[in-house]
Amino acid sequence: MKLVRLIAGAFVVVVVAAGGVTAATRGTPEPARRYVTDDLGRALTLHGFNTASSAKSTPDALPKLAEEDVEREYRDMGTNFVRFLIQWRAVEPSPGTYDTKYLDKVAERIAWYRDRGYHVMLDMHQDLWGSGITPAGTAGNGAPLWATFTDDLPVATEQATWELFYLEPGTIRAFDHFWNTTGDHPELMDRYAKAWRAVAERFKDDPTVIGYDLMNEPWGGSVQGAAFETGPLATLYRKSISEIRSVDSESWIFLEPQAVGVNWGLPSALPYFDDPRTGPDRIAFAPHLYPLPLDLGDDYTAGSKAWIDRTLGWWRDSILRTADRMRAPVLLGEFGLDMTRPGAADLVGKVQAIADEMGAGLAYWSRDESPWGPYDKGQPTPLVAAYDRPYPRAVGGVPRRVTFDAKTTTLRVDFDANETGDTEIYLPAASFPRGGKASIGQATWDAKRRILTVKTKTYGLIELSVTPA
Ligand code: IDC
Repeated sequence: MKLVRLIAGAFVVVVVAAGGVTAATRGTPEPARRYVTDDLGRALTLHGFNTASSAKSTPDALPKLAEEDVEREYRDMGTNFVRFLIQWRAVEPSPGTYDTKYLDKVAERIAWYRDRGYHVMLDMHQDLWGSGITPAGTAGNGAPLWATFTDDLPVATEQATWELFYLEPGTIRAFDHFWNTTGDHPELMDRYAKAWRAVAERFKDDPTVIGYDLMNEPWGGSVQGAAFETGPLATLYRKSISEIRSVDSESWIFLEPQAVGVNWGLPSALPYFDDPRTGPDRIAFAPHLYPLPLDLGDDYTAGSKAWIDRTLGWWRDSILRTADRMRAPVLLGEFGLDMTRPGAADLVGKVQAIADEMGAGLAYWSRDESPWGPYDKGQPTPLVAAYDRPYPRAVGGVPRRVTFDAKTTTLRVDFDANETGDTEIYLPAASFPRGGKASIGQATWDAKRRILTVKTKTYGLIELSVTPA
């Protein structure tokens, strides 16, 4: 009897204490200062593009991109990162057969980035499951035909916006089979995880490949929200992590939440995932950001600005809470809008400031030639100026705070130094025409790459200011 009461009492204490902790953490969460790191262990600010949406529909699943395009991007914006789209249909054209020629062509493109000091994340992209959801193949992309089972349920041929195809019965059924909600196709998730192993096997020794984004914008079909994220999605992630780690213990693994809702700032329920590698976990959280007012047609201007800013605040807080639970650094894997819209450049600046404050990397959607991208019909859009900004692309320590004051042209990087290596700062020509000078340490300026390398002491707090030379 006594023991029962003791256990019951302990239970009450634990529940009350946990409630108190939850209440205490409902305030504005602080960034946890977790970073994706390079092979030296330096904290990275990943700054780049999704490249490219065109890979969804080309027969060879490669983006429309030439080496000169990478060169131009670096020259114009000093990016150091690419979320490179790959497709399951091309990796595994028939069950258990992996297309090594496709992976070779991907490797050829990765080399263009390597030569310019980039980090490449491979993104297994899908939208609306795959092209097999409609007979004409015009709606979805990603999954191979052999993995597409709609049970002949209907999918409309036209929709007002592409996202609405997610609600078509045939699309939902294709996902329900993949997640094995139907119980008819338990093999599909295993195939997917093994396809990732084939990709990891190919790229595990390539230091340019920083990691793998396991699935673009997972959609749960008839299972949604927390039930999906802690259920079948977590199962797929565990299977894929285990397959990847069986061949590659070094690369980072990037996990996305359910896109619907979380893209707008609602909380994700993704749990912590154990990383079976030796050494610290290398699992990152890679959500997207598409503020709902923009989706609904508003601009970042007087009438809607306050509302959009509020949704950005919810997004920041929700993402930091989930990242804390996952004990993972954050990469904002997609954010973008039509740059011809009023206020677009301001919004890009605002999102970059939020990402910096969170210590998160950012991949803009997308690198395609279009009014959303940096170039349209060969000409720069307002995105080029908005996205070309000074930033510490690698820090020899753990950043505390990174801010740029445009009025005084001062980039401030505060970090707790460690012995991982030198700090590298990209400085745009517009604000730093002759490069930069550092307030402490020894600085070397590489005018061609526009990189200021700063060697500081390797312990203690470093408060580094960079101003124009
Ligand atoms: C969009 C492309 C568009 C294409 C559509 C469907 O810009 O041309 O028709 O995909 O394939 C996402 C997706 C990303 C979307 C992007 C913009 O991950 O694939 O690209 N977006 O709509 N989620 C929210 C927005």
